[in-house]
Amino acid sequence: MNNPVESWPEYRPQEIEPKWQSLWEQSGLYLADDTSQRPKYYCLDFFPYPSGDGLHVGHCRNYIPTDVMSRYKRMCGFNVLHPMGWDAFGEPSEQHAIRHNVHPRQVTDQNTANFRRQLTLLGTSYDWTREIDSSRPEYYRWTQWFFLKMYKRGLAYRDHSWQWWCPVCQTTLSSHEVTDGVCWRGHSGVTRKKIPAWYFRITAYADELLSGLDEIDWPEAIKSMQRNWIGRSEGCEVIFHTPDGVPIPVFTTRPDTLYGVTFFVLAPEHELVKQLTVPTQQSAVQAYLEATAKRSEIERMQEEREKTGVFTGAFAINPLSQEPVPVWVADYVLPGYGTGAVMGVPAHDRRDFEFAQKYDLPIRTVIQPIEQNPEQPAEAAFTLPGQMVDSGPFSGLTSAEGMQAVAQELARQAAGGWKVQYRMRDWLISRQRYWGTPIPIVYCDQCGEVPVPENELPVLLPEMDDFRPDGTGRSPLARSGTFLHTVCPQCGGAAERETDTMGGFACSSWYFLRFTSPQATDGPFDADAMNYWMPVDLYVGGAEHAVLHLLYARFWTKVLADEGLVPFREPFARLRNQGQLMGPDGMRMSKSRGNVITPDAIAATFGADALRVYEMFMAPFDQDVDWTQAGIQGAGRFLNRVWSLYQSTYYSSKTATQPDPDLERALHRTIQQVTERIADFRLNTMIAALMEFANLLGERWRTDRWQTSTYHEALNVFLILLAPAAPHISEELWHLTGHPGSVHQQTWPEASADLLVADDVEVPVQINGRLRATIRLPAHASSALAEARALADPKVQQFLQHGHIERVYYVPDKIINLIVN
Ligand code: ANZ
Ligand code: ZN
Repeated sequence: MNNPVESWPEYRPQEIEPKWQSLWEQSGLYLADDTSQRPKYYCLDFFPYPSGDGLHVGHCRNYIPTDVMSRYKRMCGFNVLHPMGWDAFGEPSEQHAIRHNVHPRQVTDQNTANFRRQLTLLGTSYDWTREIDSSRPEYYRWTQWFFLKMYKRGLAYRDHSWQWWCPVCQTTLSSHEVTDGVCWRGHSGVTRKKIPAWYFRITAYADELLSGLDEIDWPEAIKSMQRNWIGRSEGCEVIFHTPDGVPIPVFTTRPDTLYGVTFFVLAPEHELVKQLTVPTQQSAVQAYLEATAKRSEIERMQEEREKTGVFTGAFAINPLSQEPVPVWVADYVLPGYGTGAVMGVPAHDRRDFEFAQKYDLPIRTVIQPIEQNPEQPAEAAFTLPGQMVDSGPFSGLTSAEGMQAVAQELARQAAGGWKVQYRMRDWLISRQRYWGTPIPIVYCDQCGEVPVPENELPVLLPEMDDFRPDGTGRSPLARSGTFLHTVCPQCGGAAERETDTMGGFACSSWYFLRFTSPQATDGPFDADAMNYWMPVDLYVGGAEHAVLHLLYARFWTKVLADEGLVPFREPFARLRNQGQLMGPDGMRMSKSRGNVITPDAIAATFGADALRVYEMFMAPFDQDVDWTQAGIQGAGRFLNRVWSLYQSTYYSSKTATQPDPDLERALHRTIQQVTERIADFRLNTMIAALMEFANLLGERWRTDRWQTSTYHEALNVFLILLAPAAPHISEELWHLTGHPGSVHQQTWPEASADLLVADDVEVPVQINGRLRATIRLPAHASSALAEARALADPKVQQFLQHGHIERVYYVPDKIINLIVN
């Protein structure tokens, strides 16, 4: 091969990296092909919202590994779809716009340009012709189209009841977005307000959202968070009545305790509170309601908190015992679960017990331990299953039998029955905010709620200079006369548009479909392209999305499957979550702490390739780790060593013909390790294998054993193995060593099975500490193989004739000791 340049340059990543980035872009190296005969691979990152702060090196732990996988898969012959786009609608962008006093459109465009620039300087291989932006009408018209599909299936509905309200965001929020009284954007003080709002009926898919988890390759931690979130409980609905016949149902997981009910509790928000409260109790109840309205849900759920409540003066009748019990209001009962009412069984429920003690309510034991448990304190609720006592015709049954029997009896009397209850609530999508997809609904005095016809989509977001919320609780869109006033699609009369927009999680619930055909105009996607590319083969992003985005996207997909739009029911076959990268001080990177490190700064100093290598090498992909200066320096040194390996042989003759069998075996072991480890996403040890092999090459050079055909062959193969991890330096070296074309278009090498057979080693076999035989084993043989080979040895067998093996001690490559009795 001829040397294409006269003298060997220095390694200057700052020069070669941008050069190759623009050459790759020009040559269309990373375009995905919709009409290929090759197998497809769809490798996707979570949909980023383009924040004004740009990317820091922590985010790169997401984008580098997916890029490595995409490059590797292309070299393995796959037709790879690796797209990027922007989750541009939603609260974060709008808040940023407000803070910087610019229009969200302008902010979004600036920020996406910056993200695109940063991702490019990392050397990522996105197909930028497929870039999408969820805040553009070409995109959100289809978000509206899906809304209408949901609406027609009865899966989108408007509700006038209590909603979560964040006073800082000034909008309603989905219960999914509120944890412990704090909204998903980190604002505390979330309260409940009565405002009409739109919901998606995600609860209709609760069972399938649970069972579908069994068929996907996702981290167990995420699956179990989704299971807990959905929160399936089995039990009974029990319908109590007031003496004048008002039904008040409760949900209980312990119908076997029904004869132990001594009081009844409504959540303060329960709709019957006002109706049931007797006149003499009205002021006390009113005072209590006002006090609880200020309490957060987290506070209310705290087990150790002293229980409080107030008597309504009303009674409710137990459907089986016919006994009336007092109806209380207490805030330990939550409005969002079950029916918002609880039958109080103080003898067998901890919270009911505390409540009964505080207010001197009777405590009646109806479940007895089957065996006396000395650890059960006398003065507390017995919460385990046991045997029913004092329970009318059910006395004597075990809890399990009793639950069935009570459920049957309740059903027979039409007073309830067996019921499955979910913790998950419907998905509230209304936002009283500007920067989102308008909800395509019109209100007409004559016709009521009317969906906008599909052929009138998109309902365009009006251009408004003042897009801030005004404190009225109504969306800013209500201030745009041209938007608000419209004609009814049904009767043609004057009508008003819905002014709420959809929360950003609506846009991100289907974007992965759009990437398959981002230009489609007569549908949200082209059916052939979608069929070819979907489902996503590898999906990578942060674990913080365990229940919001990842649950919503699964739900959305199931609805589309029922609508006949997609032929699968789970969108993401394999999911991986990266660990967090902390700052050098061990704290989360944040502007206010001043510990943010940007890829721009690192690329300028060490090069993007060094950043890529370090980000993989620093820790297993899913583990949290701190950034260290020594780490990035080490990665830079590694690449410099690689560079000089090629420099060393540049001016020498490469006509050596004799092989180097040891080096050849090491090369094939490296091929195998790198291949397996990329496929398993063990990228830190993948880099380790590359480093180890580079060291071996360096050693061959230093000891003057490099003039072999194997050495030169290994230099070529090594560049191919290095290409996914460090795409620029490998491309530059590929070119400098006179190869035609791009290293990224080379075929991934295959390890030869013959060469993977490890060298044999002699291992002594001891029996009870005395040397009895020597066997040959492959290097690093497993203990199973070592034991099998030892036992097969005739000499060993002689000694075993009269005894049996109690233990085997094995030190790989060193010794086997059999302890025989
Ligand atoms: C009577 C009873 C007796 C209960 C007993 C438990 C033990 P999970 O497993 O979470 O589904 N409950 C029902 N709705 C509630 C609400 N809105 N707020 C607070 N607590 C509520 O728990 C269901 C149990 O939680 C129900 O069963 C009910 O108390 C309570 F020995 O009913 B149980
Ligand atoms: Zn009308």
